[in-house]
Amino acid sequence: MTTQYLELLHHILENGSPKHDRTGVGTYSVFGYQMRFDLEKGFPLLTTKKVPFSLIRSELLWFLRGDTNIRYLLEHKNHIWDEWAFENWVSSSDYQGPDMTDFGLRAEQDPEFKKVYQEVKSEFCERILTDDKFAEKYGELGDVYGKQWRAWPTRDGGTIDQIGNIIKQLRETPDSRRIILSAWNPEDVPNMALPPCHTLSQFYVKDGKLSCQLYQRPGDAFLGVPFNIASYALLTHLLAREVGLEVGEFIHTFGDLHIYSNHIEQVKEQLNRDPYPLPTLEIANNGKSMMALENKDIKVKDYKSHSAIKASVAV
Ligand code: DHF
Ligand code: TMP
Repeated sequence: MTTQYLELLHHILENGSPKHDRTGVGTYSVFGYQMRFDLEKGFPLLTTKKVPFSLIRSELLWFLRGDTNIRYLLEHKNHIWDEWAFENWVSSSDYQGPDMTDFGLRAEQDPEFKKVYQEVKSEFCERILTDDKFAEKYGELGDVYGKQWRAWPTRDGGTIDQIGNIIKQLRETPDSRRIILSAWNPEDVPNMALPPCHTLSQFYVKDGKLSCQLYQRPGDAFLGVPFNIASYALLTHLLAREVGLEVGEFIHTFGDLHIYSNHIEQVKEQLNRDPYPLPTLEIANNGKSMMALENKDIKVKDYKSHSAIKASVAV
């Protein structure tokens, strides 16, 4: 599998054009790309660098709970959404500490500032974990995936549980061509810090197997994409288990697929590595519904990978 991913990196290096982007970092970008993973052939967790599956798992369980507050993530030692909550805090009038304008870019360029930033951010995380009122206000990311998946707001003041509806459709009308999970809400987008990246997915049942296709509007090839592949593969497994199907394919389709200019060395390093065989996924057979599963119920087995490769996330 990892070969599909290495081909993707190659494809961007060969065909990508320099393109400015919102974060100011700059990218090499292509528009439109697709990968297919046969989920029966193993769990698609990259082996050419170590990918922290525990973070992917706790993030997905966080979405499935309908939770949008980073406190749950921090309780599971998951810091992948910190920057976006932190941004809300340091740009609020309650924040009185050192100036954190453009903290993402400045931390990259200025080691002195980076120290201050890391201190202020770790105090922020500590406070989210220990101060309920603070967490309620500043741990909240608002209309992110958890909300759209489980409680999409309707005109009449109600909510729609898209995951619940998908489970029902898979059970009752598996041939349907309308089994869709959408995170893109045009009404909310202008007010969102980070509009949904995994924009829309569709589920498909044939020969007792469940397949999933994701349309991802932007793909950060080095950092985000390995997470996204494993996350949707896991979601497909969880849904299949829930309704008694086997797994089929995960099809990953992209809009603006890019490598950030500060990830090029890391990408080249990864391209020099040979993939190992894929691990497998094990979900406890404990009768719990997918929404009630806990981190300890889900494991990858026989995961052998090359070492991790560090890279900064563009904020
Ligand atoms: N913004 C950008 N520019 N790229 C992203 O991939 C991205 N992803 C988001 C939110 N905003 C984003 C949510 N998902 C990492 C991975 C996924 C993710 C956010 C961050 C990340 O930094 N991964 C590191 C390990 C982090 C850790 O161990 O704590 C990695 O090396 O994979
Ligand atoms: P954008 O909102 O300006 O498109 O920036 C989002 C960036 O985050 C973009 O580089 C893609 C990346 N990203 C992923 O690749 N996967 C994800 O799951 C998330 C949340 C973001």
